[in-house]
Amino acid sequence: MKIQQQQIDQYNDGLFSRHNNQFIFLKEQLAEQGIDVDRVIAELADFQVAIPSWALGTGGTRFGRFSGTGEPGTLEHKVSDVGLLHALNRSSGAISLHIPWDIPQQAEEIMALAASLDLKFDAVNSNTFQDQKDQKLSYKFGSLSHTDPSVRKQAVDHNIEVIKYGKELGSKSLSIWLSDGSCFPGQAQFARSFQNTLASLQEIYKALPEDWKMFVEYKAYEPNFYSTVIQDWGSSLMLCQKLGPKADVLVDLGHHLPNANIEQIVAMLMMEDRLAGFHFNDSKYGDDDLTVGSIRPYMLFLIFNELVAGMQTAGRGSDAYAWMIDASHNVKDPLEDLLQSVEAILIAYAQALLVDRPALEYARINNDAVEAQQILQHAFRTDVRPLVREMMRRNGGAIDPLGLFRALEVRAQLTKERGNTTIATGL
Ligand SMILES: [Mn+2]
Repeated sequence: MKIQQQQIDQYNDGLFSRHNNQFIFLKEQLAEQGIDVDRVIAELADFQVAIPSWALGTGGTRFGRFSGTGEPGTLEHKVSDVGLLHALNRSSGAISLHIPWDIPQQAEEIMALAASLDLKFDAVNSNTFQDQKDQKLSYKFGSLSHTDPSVRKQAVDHNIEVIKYGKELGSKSLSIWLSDGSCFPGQAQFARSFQNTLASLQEIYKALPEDWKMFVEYKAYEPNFYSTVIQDWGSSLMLCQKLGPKADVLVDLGHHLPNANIEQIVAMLMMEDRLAGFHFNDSKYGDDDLTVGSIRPYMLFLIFNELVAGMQTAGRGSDAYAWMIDASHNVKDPLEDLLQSVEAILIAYAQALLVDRPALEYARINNDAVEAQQILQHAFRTDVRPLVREMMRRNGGAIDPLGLFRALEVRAQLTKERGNTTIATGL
């Protein structure tokens, strides 16, 4: 299924008048505050969020999985699903593949399909957190950190193979998340696990093409529940600093201990120019993989506030970082969930772009905590949805992507094309 521009335009015609009234009203209000709305809209348009191939099907938990219908059963289906999202919101212009779940058999054909949908290939992701069929050695007790050098070598070789697939697709980064760790006190020698991991990463780093980056992701716990080798941003940063300038820290919102100050982590990583990018999701308890912005939208805004400040200080645009959604969908239609997630990201970004930075700086210098809070909350409490809608409309997307998704009965169409029982490869 492909959504035609004419369908989008026709849908927008019906919404335009109401939308435009809201947009003009907001534009005037913001102009009074000295904000150039067109500049904000241009920045929103530049912000592209990669969709991971594993988020296009139903996720599930360790207790079970309730499949949806019309799920993408092939890599081609996955690429065209991201194409549907991008046609609707014009902000999902990249797909991130996971090897070995999505090995491209015919790279050129897949690239042509992606190009026809205005999509790029974002970071490629390796997988040493589960054993594959016919795999020689097991990752049960770790991969890059394993006590046995032959297991470490197998994991290194896998990552180098992932780089090879990424090169074929024009990808420019390798994203590594390790589940390595231990479940019981005494099981692992912490320093040795870390040193083994560093040595393995150094081997992979050597195989990185000149213009590539390596993203090192951290996670506090799970699937190991006593220790994780790369448990926090400090461990990840330490590895990156030892590896070299092509390695940067990847922040996944769900990978922190409860109540961690993630916005401060972001500020520190940007200060050191070591932030690779983000995996967006939301959570209430742990790595819940819930829809972005569904639980803690203010935290998301505070993170974006630091991101915008860091980008302005560095003189960089949002395209200098990797933005991806990393979530799982148990009760929602995955595509609907992704539309909601991208919208939540753009809303938080738009709010952060409205922050009066000179005034905030003045309040900080004068230790005026009350005024500083006023400035942030004023931006956060501005309903910026008309800006996000206007950005999508100007770029050929739908004023209400989710509304059009439902009006076109996209899922029913996909189910008709693909059937009731296709299951997306992945978790
Ligand atoms: Mn992640």
